[in-house]
Amino acid sequence: MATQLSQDELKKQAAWKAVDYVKSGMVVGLGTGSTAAFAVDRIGQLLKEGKLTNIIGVPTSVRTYEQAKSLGIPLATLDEQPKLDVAIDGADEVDPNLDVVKGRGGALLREKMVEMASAKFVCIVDDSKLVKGLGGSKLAMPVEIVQFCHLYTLRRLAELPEVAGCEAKLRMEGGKPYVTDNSNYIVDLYFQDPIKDGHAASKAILALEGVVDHGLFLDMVDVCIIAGTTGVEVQE
Ligand code: ABF
Repeated sequence: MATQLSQDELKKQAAWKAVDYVKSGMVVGLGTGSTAAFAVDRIGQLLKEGKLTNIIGVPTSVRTYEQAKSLGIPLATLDEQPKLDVAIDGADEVDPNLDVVKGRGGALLREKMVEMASAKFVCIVDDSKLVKGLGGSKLAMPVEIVQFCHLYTLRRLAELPEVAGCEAKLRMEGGKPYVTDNSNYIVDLYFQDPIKDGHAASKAILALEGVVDHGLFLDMVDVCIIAGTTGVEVQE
């Protein structure tokens, strides 16, 4: 009897498929989150087996840095490696245009910097991430903001007509504002209905002075690998 593949097994299948895009000698953006962690593990394993050589990893978070370092993956920063061959990373939502919401793991800024510097961005998800429109999961769409007068920025975010109807909440951890790897805060936007115009929302959010960046990754995904119980689908 076919067993229901666990979500972790699906994430692993997508991650392993993505690592097929990694060739020896490449500079690779290493994503953040549980799906991306499977890809980082796989790269470490192939390096150990000698099936991949001369890989340089550019991590998208402190925790990915720690994971990759523990696996012996040679690491660099964007300062040292400004042009990457491929980046592999997860996502929170994927719409039919392969626009994605990322950053629920708190790493959106470094993820966006690394993925924008990559020649190819391979996004890996299990099929639970598929949505008809961004914001449609009714889960958080994060915005990274500076700490200075963060409540002022939160209020201005919530008032933007481009994200009308959203609820804006300062992300908390242990009773205090969550602090990103970049010493910023995160405001999570929750939508009742999918965002009507992602580009307009992106432009309006970025226009607010206190905003650093947001979790809408538009026109960025080159390959999306979607693992579902009927198999692994590659969309380009
Ligand atoms: C990361 O992957 C984040 O952008 C996103 O929040 C996360 C998804 O996490 P998971 O793969 O654990 O579902 O890139």
